[in-house]
Amino acid sequence: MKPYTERTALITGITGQDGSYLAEFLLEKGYQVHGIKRRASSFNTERIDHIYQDPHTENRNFVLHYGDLTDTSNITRIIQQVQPDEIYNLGAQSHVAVSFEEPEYTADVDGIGTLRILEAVRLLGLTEKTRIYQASTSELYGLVQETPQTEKTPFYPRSPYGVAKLYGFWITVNYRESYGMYACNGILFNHESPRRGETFVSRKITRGLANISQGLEQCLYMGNLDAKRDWGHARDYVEMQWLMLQQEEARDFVIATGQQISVRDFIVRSAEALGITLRFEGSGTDEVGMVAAIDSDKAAHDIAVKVGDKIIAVDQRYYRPAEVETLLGDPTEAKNALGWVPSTTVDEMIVEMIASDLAIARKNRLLLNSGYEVNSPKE
Ligand code: NDP
Ligand code: GDR
Repeated sequence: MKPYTERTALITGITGQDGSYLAEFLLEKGYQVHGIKRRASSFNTERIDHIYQDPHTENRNFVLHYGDLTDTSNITRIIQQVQPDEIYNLGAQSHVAVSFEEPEYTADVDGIGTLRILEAVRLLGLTEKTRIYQASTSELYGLVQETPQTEKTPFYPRSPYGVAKLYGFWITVNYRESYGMYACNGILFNHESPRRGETFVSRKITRGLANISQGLEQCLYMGNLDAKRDWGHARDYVEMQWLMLQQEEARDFVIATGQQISVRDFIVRSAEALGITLRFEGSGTDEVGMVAAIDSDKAAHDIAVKVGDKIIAVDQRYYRPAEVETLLGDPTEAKNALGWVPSTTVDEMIVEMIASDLAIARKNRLLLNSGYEVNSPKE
């Protein structure tokens, strides 16, 4: 295989959480990195602005192209132009709850979008040259048939997102088997970071609690607190995406930490990272989380809540028509074949996310105190 400094990678979804960490990782290795970004009415490159290179820079190794996974001609042209050694197909309508509201669009981007990439590589005669990583997901297991879930556990998706990704999974396997392409699926379990989108549950919690601690919000409204997930850090997971493309043969792998906690536990631990002890009362949609104690050694001096405050409430609108109640991965195959050892525990990740969101909340507090307006959107 070529040295890294002579390799070109193309990342769809480069403006997302994983795309930004992966771009950093590949640039560090010496790759030429190309990414596809969508046209939006305002800038959507916040996560990659720190690695952006001005188009007027000579010998750029980071290039962005406008594109969309729903546009076959655009995808084909970019792949033809870039002639990538590796494609990471991370672009997706990735929000499970939103997929119930936009099922057809989700199928187009997450399902047929994958086919568009594979077919472009095939038609352009790049099957020998280009290796493809497909961002598959633990959502394929949905209504779980076996615990923990391995590469052999049967799939039973529970959302339009899961069903679209199921197509993406099998079409990737099919192109590998039919045309001998190096194409593989990473069946990744939930992974988070300070760069996680604000409407996914982890970031909604750390951002919401940080805002509450600064008096910017009073109460955080949540959905199903009993859902359990296997959580890890996105920085660790993108390294596995790369490693999957560096093997002798293309294979699909489960990437998980094997550590599962509930949404409720995630809230409790995030509050603890702020020095707040929470107690939950009630059940179902009547459940509320109240401040039970404030640890004066751990809590910041500027904390704006007091014992007895109700800072968590359950709201039916965040429930899904069909829920994935529990996911727990068994990453043994990845450990053996890829040497997978996650470097960050879920508690370390929570502390990192809280620290990051607290810094943002404090900045906003300071601006408000100085008479400036602050916009802090919520869904
Ligand atoms: P994000 O939602 O943070 O990023 C998704 C990316 O896809 C963004 O860059 C987004 O662009 C782009 N995108 C959305 N629609 C289109 C489209 N029509 N055409 C081109 N690009 C599009 O997701 P993550 O980074 O968290 O996840 C990366 C991938 O991994 C996704 O495919 C996701 O489904 C999958 N996955 C994620 C897991 C996780 O826990 N994070 C676990 C398992 C799988 P824009 O910024 O403009 O919105
Ligand atoms: P998920 O992530 O659906 O697992 O998909 P999300 O963080 O949205 O939900 C996790 C669990 O938390 C429950 N939940 C809530 N979720 C959100 N978003 N908002 C809430 O207020 C809330 N309250 C409870 C959910 O019901 C769910 O059970 C993520 C995405 O990154 C996918 O792209 C990826 O494929 C999978 O992880 C693995």
